[in-house]
Amino acid sequence: MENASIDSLILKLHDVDAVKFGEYKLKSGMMTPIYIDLRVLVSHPALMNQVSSLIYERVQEDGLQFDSVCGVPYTALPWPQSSVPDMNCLCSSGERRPRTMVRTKRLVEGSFREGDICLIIEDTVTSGSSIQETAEVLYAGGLKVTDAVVLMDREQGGVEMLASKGIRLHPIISMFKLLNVLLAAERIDAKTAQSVREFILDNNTFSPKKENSNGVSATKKLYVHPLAAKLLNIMEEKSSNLCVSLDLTSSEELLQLADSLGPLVCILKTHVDILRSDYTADFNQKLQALAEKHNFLIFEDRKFADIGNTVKHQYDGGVYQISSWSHIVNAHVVPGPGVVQGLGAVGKPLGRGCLLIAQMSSQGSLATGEYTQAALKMAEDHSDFVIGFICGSKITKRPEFIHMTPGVQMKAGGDGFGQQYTTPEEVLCNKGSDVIIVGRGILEAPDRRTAAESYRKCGWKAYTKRLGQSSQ
Ligand code: S5P
Repeated sequence: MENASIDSLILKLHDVDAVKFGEYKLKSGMMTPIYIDLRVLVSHPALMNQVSSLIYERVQEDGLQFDSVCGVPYTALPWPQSSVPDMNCLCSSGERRPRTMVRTKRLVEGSFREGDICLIIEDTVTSGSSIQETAEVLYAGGLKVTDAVVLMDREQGGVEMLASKGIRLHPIISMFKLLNVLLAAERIDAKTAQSVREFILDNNTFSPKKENSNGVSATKKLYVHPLAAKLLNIMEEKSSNLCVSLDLTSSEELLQLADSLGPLVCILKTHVDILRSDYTADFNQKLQALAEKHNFLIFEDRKFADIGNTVKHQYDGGVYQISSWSHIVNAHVVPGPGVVQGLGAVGKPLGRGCLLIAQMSSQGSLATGEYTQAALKMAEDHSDFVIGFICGSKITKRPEFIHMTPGVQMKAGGDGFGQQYTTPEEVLCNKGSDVIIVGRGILEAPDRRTAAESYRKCGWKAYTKRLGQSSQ
């Protein structure tokens, strides 16, 4: 499916007021800063045609198998009953597919045979409950439901909820994509986009059923750490998933480079303990001021690895007082959960976040297999402080955790001390990571700023490609 046609559809939907910004009440009673009202489409036949074509394309592209088509009653547009050519094509002629209708909460009408697979088509999905209710009626009528296509996914848990019920949701437009396109076209300002993003991240409706260690089912609401939400916002705003690793020995040089590369990065990573004697306490304040100025997060790559009580002091005290200036720190999981508890005791009240080292980029690393799985478990148990992982590839599909990968250069290779390099494209597209960590690929380049810009561009392109969005 062409990105350009999605982008043009988004702008047209905005033109006809199908997307509105303000204060609106959803069916559930929840207040929302963005309202999607696709009922207005009935007054715009050309637009309705475009939408139908896109739905048709998605059905073809995803190779969906079904015997009949059904719209969601009450709120949804009567897609399968619409007179537009592509929907007709989907529902009749060469690909004759009967239209099935759910009339009431109990009644299915239309011609179908027991066991037929019915494709559900919906206009907007928030939690996925309308599709689920429609599917229940279809099940009661002897039909099967495996897939649903939706024009607009508000990205508030619908995909996950329906997946948990065995229904794959295929969205045409997703909320974050919509915001990006409207922002790029200057239809909305950055503040509005940000407040909607925050709302969406704060209001995920999906509560996966989680088995606890006793095998007892407990319900857990998806929780996204505010610092992870902030990082995702920065990434979107700056079109950057580049974390630059400023492994330098001079404070002055580090601060100068932070000022120069600040606009290009979402995170700036430090190893404060390799700075020479020009380190003074005001280094922290200066770096914080630059983080404010250029809107990036600071990540002190301290790799804590001791018992809880010791790491608590290492994080909070000593010469560097890391907790006072670094938004993110990381920890090895080798000591067990105590390391996260000790760090969390200091970091949580300050709104800090921690990355667990689940894998390493160095040759012969022992952080593999069960060790990696133990890191994942530790993160899940401490998601009020752990925001993600240092890893070589995505280790969980849980969207609240961010995957950051070091050992990245434009050319694969190594450094003679066991470091192994992979390309941004490989890390982001094939390995499924979210953020690239680049040190010497930038620091040893003849022009560091130009190199950083190349990594930003290339990283963002690969990341958005994986997410199925267009890069800016
Ligand atoms: O597994 C790891 C974890 C980390 S945090 N491998 C790494 O290389 N790192 C860090 O990333 C490392 O300490 C260094 O600061 C940076 C990589 O630097 P580069 O110069 O090799 O890109």
